[in-house]
Amino acid sequence: MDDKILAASAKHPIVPNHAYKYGTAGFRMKADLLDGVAFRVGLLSGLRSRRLNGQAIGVMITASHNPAVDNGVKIVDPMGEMLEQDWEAHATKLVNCASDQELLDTYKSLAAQLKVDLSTPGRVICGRDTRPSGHGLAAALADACEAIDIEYTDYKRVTTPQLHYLVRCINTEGTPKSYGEVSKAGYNKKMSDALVRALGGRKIEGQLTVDCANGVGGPELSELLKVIPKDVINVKVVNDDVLRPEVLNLDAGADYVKTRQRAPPKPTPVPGNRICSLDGDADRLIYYWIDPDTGFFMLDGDRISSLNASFIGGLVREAGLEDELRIGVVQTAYANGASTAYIEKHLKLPVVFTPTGVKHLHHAACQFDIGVYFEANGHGTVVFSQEAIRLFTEKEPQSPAQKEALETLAAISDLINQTVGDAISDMLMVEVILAHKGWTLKDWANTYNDLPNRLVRVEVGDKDLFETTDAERRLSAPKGAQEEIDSFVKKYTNARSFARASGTENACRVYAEAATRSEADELAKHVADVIKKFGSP
Ligand code: G16
Repeated sequence: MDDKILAASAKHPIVPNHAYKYGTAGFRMKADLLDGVAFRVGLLSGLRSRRLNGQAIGVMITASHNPAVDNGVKIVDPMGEMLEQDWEAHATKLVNCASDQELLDTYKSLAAQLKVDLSTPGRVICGRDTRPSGHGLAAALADACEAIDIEYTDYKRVTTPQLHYLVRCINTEGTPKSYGEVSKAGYNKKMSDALVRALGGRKIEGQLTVDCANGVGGPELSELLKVIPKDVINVKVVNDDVLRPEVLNLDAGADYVKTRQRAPPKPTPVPGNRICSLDGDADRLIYYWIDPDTGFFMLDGDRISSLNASFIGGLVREAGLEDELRIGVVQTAYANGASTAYIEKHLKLPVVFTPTGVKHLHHAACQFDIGVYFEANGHGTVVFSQEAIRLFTEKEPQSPAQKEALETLAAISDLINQTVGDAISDMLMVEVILAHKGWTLKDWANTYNDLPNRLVRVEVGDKDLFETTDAERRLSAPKGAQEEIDSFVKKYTNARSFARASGTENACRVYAEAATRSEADELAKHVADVIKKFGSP
């Protein structure tokens, strides 16, 4: 085995003098730095699978919303969740080994330290988005699995949430917790059946235009639409060119819409139409429309979160389960203050804050029977406890209305991809809720008024100088930066601002909100200048 690892590693050298770190969503950087990283992630995934009695571990190759030249590798745990945090440190250690021999020694010492029996079976599955660099990275991963005798399956082109789904299906197959058929066709069938059940005969009004960021969501959504009965939903798929890699995420997609606060220039949005954008690997979702009178209006992750919480909370009450099930909402510092107030004061649900990254939100959401979590950027989902799912199907209804509420709850727990944020599944859920409520996007928007806000990306000399505390709402380093931010925030009404280093891009992000649009823009600019100053010593 040692010789095999050394020989295989020699074929996938790591680019030296580069500090690799398992970030918000795994290792993410320019694709030409990643071959050795993918190989080493293969070794670690094999170890993880063996440590967990041979359960399948997933590896997703994607850089999501990043430009086409980037790529990334992230590990998915057996129930479809993100890799356990302790293991992120092991991944970082393994990937940073300077030589093949150091890699082998570290691999063996990790196996000993983590009590992994290297003679037991293990399994790794892989999927990738549409980036051309994905092929080579999957080959590096396959070589690692071969060298350590781990069963390996390549599911080729998938959305990130489909890969999470597949991992959970494999590990629950044939058990009472079976999550679905282990294939993309199984995923599509589950979505389609659940959509029809969740609608309960209601109609989805009008056409929905879906901007797919020229990423993997385009072809995958088109495949799903083939199995949904024709009269159920009318979707127009746009920006689905996956043949020209350079257009991926270019002036399109959920990240563009959220950060620019405008619709993609192409195709020209039709005023009044219901539109949504996915990101490059289809795990983020943003809705919007162009109002003929007032212009662009965005319904972001916070809005999707409150819509879900309000709908599910109502169903739980109708089903007579409000005393048995605890519902909670999880947000990050990026959540608009008005959304938090609406959820706490109007929906009367608790809100918990975590640092950025669905891995943090997911974990916090699992503390509730029904946990709703969305980041403002449109990444999120709803998780249901086993007890909640049991009650939906086993509680004896006391009235026809209760019966319908229980059936709808059971259907939406199938429609929502509980493993991770899934733009396509979230989109179908939004459509179901709007159909139930008989709402347009304008009705949805009228639930509360967002505080004007601005999100800015700031390139700095060294983003790692920035350290945060208090769920990323304050900087603990570099010294003096937070005080300068505070002094600007004080000058504006109802204002809030924070800065943090991105875990997926080589940049910092600044968020600001205030009573008026011009104040929010001004505050964001001042804080961005502070970050530029402190980030380039
Ligand atoms: C990833 C994470 C998200 C996070 C986003 C931005 O999303 O999965 O939870 O919000 O990165 O993170 P950061 O601000 O640290 O760059 P995606 O869609 O890029 O995989």
